[in-house]
Parts: sequence; C-alpha cells; structure tokens
Amino acid sequence: VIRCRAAVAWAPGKPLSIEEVEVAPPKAGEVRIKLVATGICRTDEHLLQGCIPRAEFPVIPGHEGAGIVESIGEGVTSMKPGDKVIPLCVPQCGECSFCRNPESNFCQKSHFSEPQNLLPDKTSRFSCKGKEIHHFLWVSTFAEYTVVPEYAVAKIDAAAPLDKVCLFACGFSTGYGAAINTAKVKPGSTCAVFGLGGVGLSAVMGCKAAGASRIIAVDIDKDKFAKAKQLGATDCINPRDFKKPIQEVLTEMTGGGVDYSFEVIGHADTMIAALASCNMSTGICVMVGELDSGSEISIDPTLLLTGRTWKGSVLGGWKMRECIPKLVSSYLEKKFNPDLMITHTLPFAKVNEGFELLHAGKSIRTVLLF
Ligand code: COD
Ligand code: ZN
Repeated sequence: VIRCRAAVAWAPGKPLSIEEVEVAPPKAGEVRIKLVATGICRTDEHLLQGCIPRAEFPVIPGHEGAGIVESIGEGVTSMKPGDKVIPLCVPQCGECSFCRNPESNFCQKSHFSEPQNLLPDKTSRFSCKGKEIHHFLWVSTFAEYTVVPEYAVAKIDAAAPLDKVCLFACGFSTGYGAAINTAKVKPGSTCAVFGLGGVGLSAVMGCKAAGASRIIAVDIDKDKFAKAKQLGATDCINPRDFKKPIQEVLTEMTGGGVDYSFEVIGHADTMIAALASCNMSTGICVMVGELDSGSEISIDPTLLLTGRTWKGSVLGGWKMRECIPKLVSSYLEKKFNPDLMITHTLPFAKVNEGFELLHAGKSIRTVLLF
C-alpha cells in the first residue's frame, strides 16, 4: 500500500480537499501509475457539481493525466514499471463488439454502459480515514498514484513531456479527432468552429491539419481570437457584432453554408446554429459540447431533410489505446502544437485555484504538476 496525496471530493458542491490516501497495489490485470501531471477539464467540474449521472461520492476526480508505471499486477504484459503512460477515460478492451468494429471507439466498458466508480472487480483501490473512496472513470488522476485496468492505459513514447501530453487524455484528442475522424474534413473545405476553449481550439488544429482552406472561428469572447488565428483560423467572428443570427451570417459569408461545423460550447442555441450553418445539402455538423443531463433540444427536421448530416463523437472518435501513442508521436514530430492551450501551470496542491480560473473563464487549460 502506498500513502500519498490526493484531491478528494467528499460531497457535491464542495471544494476539493487534499488528503492523505492509501492506494492499494494493483490486482491481476491492473497497473499502478505515479501521476506526473494532470489537466483540469470541465467534466471534472461537472462531477464536482454532482452533474455526472451515476458517479458516486466520495470520489477522486481527474481524467486528463499522464504518468509513469510504478507497478503491475499479475498477467500484465503490455507495460512495465518505468514506462510512460496515459490513463484512458474511454478504455479499449479489444473484445466487445464496439472495440472489434473498426469504425467505433466506444468501448462497452466505458461509463455510458457500466459505472466506472469502482474497478472492474467492483472494489476500490483508494481509502482515506478508513473510508472507501470511489474511482472516477477508472482513472482518478487527481492523486499522486492511481490504479487502472491495463486496457484503460496507453503506453507512450519515452521522450514525451508528460506535463504537455496529459492533454491528449481528453481536451486535445476530443477536438482534434472531431475534425479528423468524425467530420473527416477534406482538403480545400470550409469549416466553422463554435467555441474557442481548449477543445474548440483543438478542432481548429484538426481542420487545419486536414487541409481546410477556410476556418471560421466563432466566439463571444474576442480575447480568444488571437490564439485561434495562431492555430489556423482564417476568420474570427463574434455573434454579438451582428444583428442577424450567426447561422445567417455564416451562410452569407460562405455562399451557402460551411462544409463542416463544430459545436464546442454545449448550449442548445449554438447546437442549432451550428447545424443550420452548414451547407443544406452536404454539410456535416459535429456535436462536441454536452448539454446538462436531462436537457433536450428540438429542431426543424427540414434542416436534415435536405441532406445535412448531424453527428457526434466521444473523445474525438479515437480508439484510445492504439491511437493516443500515435498522436503523441506526431506531436513529438511537431505536426501540431497543443502546448498553446496550456495557459496556467500550478502545483497539485493548488487544484482549487485551478477550478477558480476555470470558473472565471481565465484559463484555457490549467495543468497541475505533482
Ligand atoms: N457563442 C459563441 N461562443 C460561446 C457562446 C456562444 N453563445 N457561449 C460561450 N462561448 C464560448 C466561450 O467564450 C468559450 O470561449 C467557449 O465557448 C467554451 O470554452 P470552454 O473553455 O468553456 O470549454 P472547453 O473547450 O474546455 O470545452 C468545451 C466542451 C463543449 C467540450 C465542454 O464544455 C463539454 O461540453 N464537455 C463534454 C463533452 C466531451 O466530449 N468532453 C470530453 C470528455 S471529458
Ligand atoms: Zn475531459
């Protein structure tokens, strides 16, 4: 058993508290990881607010981490102590029908199908003050050590800087993959990205990498435009600068609508605006943002009748275990630069300060260092 620090959420709506926790050794098929860095994502904020269905408290949040294998359980063959790894909040068991489908990245062992509050054997590896603490999506990266099933861990290049590639566990991969895998953006095409947070900026990078010739970035915060331009946006527009609805502005700007639009905000009105902004016959709209659970939207079905496609994806559609290592290698070859998303770096103990930056809209991504 390892004693170490972790950020524990004892109940919804409360700040995290840094505690000494016990982390049990990995059982068969599991890996214990020493975290080096973790990002703070809005999904962690949703968890703290109690908005993630079926998550249980007390819990150790965090799902955007990178670290080093400390020890392995019986039967683990794909990694050894000392390897650099990224724990995956969408696993790849390799056996379920989704994993066997080359088009899908949505392992049936993910939290949409079965709760990941405990490890697969239905027990926790974490305890604190004699109480069992729940895992979050199996990864719980707000801890100095965590235990994860082998099939929810990707082994990455030994040269990877862990304080940067932690973003590949969620934010970067989600936006970049939405353009590359879900939309399958074609060279020479026109794209619109709604929302220029870390995920939206990653979608801009994906459109650029796919060869889009025009990338229109849409945000109500003009302070986001400089970075969007740096990453490949050709036009930046603020919906508040126009009297007309933004979908009409985009349709006029492009002579009929964009080829691909991305909603990376998570609001009902921008979801509909993004759908209406793409070409009525061949346009593809990708939903990345998530509405509060229980919320619904309604649309005019003629938006789809004329030929538009409306799609979504989780974590950018990547089969995480096999694709994250390749993305990290491309990053090391300087094919894209998600480092620009990291606006703040804080010591792990200041995790609540990181959430304050997120609330205030001051950060794109905060990375915590252990
Ligand atoms: N019009 C234009 N821009 C807007 C509007 C509006 N009406 N409202 C807000 N914005 C802008 C904000 O100014 C901000 O720049 C941006 O939208 C949102 O950025 P962030 O920093 O809040 O968000 P991100 O990029 O970190 O995350 C956005 C998501 C939509 C991905 C996220 O909030 C979400 O819904 N996540 C769940 C979905 C998911 O796949 N997550 C990954 C697995 S955890
Ligand atoms: Zn996330």
